[in-house]
Amino acid sequence: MKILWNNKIVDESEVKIDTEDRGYQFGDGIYEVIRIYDGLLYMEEEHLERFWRCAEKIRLTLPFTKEEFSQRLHQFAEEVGIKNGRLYFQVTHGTSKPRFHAFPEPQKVMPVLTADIQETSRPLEKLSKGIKGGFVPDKRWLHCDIKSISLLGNILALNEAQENGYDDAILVRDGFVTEASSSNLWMVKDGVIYTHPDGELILPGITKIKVRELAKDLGIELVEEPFTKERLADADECFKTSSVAEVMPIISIDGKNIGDGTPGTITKQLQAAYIEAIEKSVKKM
Ligand code: DCS
Repeated sequence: MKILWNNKIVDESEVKIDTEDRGYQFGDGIYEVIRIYDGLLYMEEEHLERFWRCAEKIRLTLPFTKEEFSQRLHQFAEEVGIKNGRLYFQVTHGTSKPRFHAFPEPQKVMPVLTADIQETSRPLEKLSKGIKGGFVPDKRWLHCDIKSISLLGNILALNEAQENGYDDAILVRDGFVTEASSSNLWMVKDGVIYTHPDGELILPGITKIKVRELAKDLGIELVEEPFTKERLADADECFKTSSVAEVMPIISIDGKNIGDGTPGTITKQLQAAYIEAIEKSVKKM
């Protein structure tokens, strides 16, 4: 497998990451996942903007401009040649010796970046049948807006949901639903869509930006306000969104059906509009 390692495209066997890398030692880094459809890096600009915003939040100075990085990613995608996949990239604060918790001074260390592309097909069966959710307490930290590589909170939640026989965790903090373990979460009640507002309690999803646009185009009212788990349990429809899951119906929570236990009408409308938007972008390429 080919890896983009800092400025070089190399075979994975050539990559050397220091055991003192702050990503490895402290989880001190951020990452992004971009879906590639027919060779198109979908919503690349928005993903890069979030990456730069997150870098700033962890006081990490990226050693290239967005334009330079974008060019590098395109060159990498071309060389790898996977037309439908997931592009992952992560950057850490690099190696600072001796080991010390505080952030290193930018001029003393070099951030370390790697990227890889994995072939992926769309989760068609789940998209048409929907998945099962289970409520799990949201015990993550209070910087969920940072796309941190420290994912233990999310992993523990997903694991707990799966141990209970569900596909994904629906996270609940102080009685209010925040998001799913690696997706934003939405419900529909009486024709209105609800989702948690952006802020420090959730990751501001790039798919969320697109779904906002699509709801507007379809003339469906969207309210961004926190809702309780009881309101969600009583909703007509539920779905989650992410670059990988797209618009994914959630048909039951804690074993209780949402609506009639099949993907809802508005969810299906948004799914279709999402695919149409991708196809349009691919054609424009
Ligand atoms: N919330 C969390 C906690 C996430 O990890 C993600 C993305 C989202 C919301 C949705 O964001 P996007 O719409 O920008 O994808 N998680 C990525 C991941 O780690 N795997 O799949 C997508």
